[in-house]
Amino acid sequence: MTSDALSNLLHEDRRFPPDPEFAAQANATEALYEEARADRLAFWDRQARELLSWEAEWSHVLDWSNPPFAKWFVGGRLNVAYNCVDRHVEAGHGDRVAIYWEGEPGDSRTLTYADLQGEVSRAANALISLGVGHGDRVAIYMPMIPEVAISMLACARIGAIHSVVFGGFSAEALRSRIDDAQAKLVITADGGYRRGKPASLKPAVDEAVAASPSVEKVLVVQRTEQDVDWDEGRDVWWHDVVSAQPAEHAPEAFDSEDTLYILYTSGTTGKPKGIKHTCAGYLLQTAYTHRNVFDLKPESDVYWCTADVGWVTGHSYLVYGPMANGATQVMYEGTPDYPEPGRWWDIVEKYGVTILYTAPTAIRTFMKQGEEIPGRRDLSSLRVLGSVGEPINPEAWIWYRQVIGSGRTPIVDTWWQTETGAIMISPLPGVTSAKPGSAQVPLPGIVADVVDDAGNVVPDGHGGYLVLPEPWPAMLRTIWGDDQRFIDTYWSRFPGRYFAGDGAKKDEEGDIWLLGRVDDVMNVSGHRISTTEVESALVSHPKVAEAAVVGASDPTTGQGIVAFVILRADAGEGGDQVAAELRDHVAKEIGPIAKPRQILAVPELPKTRSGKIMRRLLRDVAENREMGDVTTLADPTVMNMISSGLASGS
Ligand code: 6R9
Repeated sequence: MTSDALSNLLHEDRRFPPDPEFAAQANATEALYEEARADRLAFWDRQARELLSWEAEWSHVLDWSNPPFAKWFVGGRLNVAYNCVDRHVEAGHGDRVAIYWEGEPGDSRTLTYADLQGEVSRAANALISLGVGHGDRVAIYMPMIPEVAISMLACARIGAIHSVVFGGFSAEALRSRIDDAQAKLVITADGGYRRGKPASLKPAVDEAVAASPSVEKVLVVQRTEQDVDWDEGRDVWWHDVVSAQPAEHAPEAFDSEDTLYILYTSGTTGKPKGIKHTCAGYLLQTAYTHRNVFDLKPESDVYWCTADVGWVTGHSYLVYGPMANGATQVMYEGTPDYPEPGRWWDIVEKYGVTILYTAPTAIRTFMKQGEEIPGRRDLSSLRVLGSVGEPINPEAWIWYRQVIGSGRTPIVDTWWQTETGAIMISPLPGVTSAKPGSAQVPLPGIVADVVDDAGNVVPDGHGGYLVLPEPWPAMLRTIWGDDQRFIDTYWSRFPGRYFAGDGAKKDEEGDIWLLGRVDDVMNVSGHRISTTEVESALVSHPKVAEAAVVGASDPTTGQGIVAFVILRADAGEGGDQVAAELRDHVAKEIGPIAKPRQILAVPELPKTRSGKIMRRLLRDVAENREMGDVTTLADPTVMNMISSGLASGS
């Protein structure tokens, strides 16, 4: 964020106190903060008893005797899928809709909790028949269809560990994740619909699995009926294997600390980190936050989280949190603008959506399209609006509330990460007086602070780094297979405290404003992509000698990827053709979301004497700003070379 944008943000002084009518019916109250402050672990103990069903009680709420390796609800036993599905049926809510699924071409399916119980049980039986058991890893590479949630819950039900890989990732990205987790099974589909066309998934799986000796079977859902290559010994159709199974399966209870899933996220080095989450604490915090932050009333609300299930938001707020709470939700397969820009608002109207959870990048895209498009639909059912993925600028916040929320809905700006597992900092609707652009306060039971370079807590009115000084139930337990990297990445910068990688400021009232990443992780449309990951994709191309990548601020996507490359001498002239070739290469290596917005061929890169690329200066170039201090460069003339080269259009 530029310093101008920052000072604008901190001059934002509009306030939106809770509507008394909303407050009177809200799940959350001020008393929650007091209860958690008085005794944090007793607070979580009560939440665990009230929100989840256990087979065996825990002996301790938290074991923090070996930090940073936490254990929550020590000795407790439960089954995550039973909590998300069966218990709602047993409580008499089998007829309640769990999923209103909307396919992009306009087809739809409705699954009740009773339907879901049958489907998850069948899938669990099928996984067992394919040789999958407790602790085995299952990679899931699927479009947004009900089977993706069913697959995740089926894994949870039998104690297998899922690793969902975003369907937009490349074969190579899938392969490296399969390899890191040594997955035994891959669940996929022939393809899914995107922008009116069937996109394929199976070919990427074929390519990835060909190089993955750990994979024994590939289970394939037929969604688009496109032609697929078939390996008779390895591939099985969902409609053959799952549909033939009995719809009963007795869930077994697992230890609180058994692994629920691995989800890979970008770090500051090229190699993605497998974030490990465990069963009980994770499920508890997703359920608790979903209930209080969105004010969920399971009997009457229709909730819609627009995230893809391949991201953590899809895990925590499409599958585990809402389902643990017995929510009715919408799941949509496709893009927001197909067949036309009002598609989302049609869906809100069609299903009477009451709670909408989406990302600032989507809101800014809708702002550009204008008020008329949502204005033509009836959005009066909406009563809570959520935002996640990046800081929401006050203008987008106000637009969201005025245009989508008819000027009356609370907005919850929720800060959290793949690593935190669940929402950590957010206003509570009906309780908090909202400030546009600020996530404001740690939730009851959560502790967060802002510290300076030396690790001292900054006074109100000052900025620094966001840290989490106390363990929380949904925290990552480690990086899969790499405890040392877990310690180094998160717990070394400020020993004893979790460092989130985000800059933040406390205003004069102590409210927290998130200011974006302080490391080399970019945030493009709410997706985390590391500069190193894109750089290593670029240098893997034969025409590239060296590459430096920066995230430049972008009015729609938050940040856009700008790459500076030094071409090899024999690469010929730079120009548009090479840029296009390199962009396609990055898409192939990582996925289309990582395609640089711009690729600039330069003669040199700015480096310090110790050889570190000074991305700050490249960011100045990418954002058309006057250059900052160049005195620490090994060769101070480099920036002139870059600027004049760019001005002359090379
Ligand atoms: C849930 C999710 C995490 C990073 C995080 C931060 C940014 C997320 C935010 C936010 C400001 C918010 N971020 N929510 N920044 N305000 N409400 O997005 O997880 O993909 O791991 O990204 O996203 O920079 O560190 P993940």
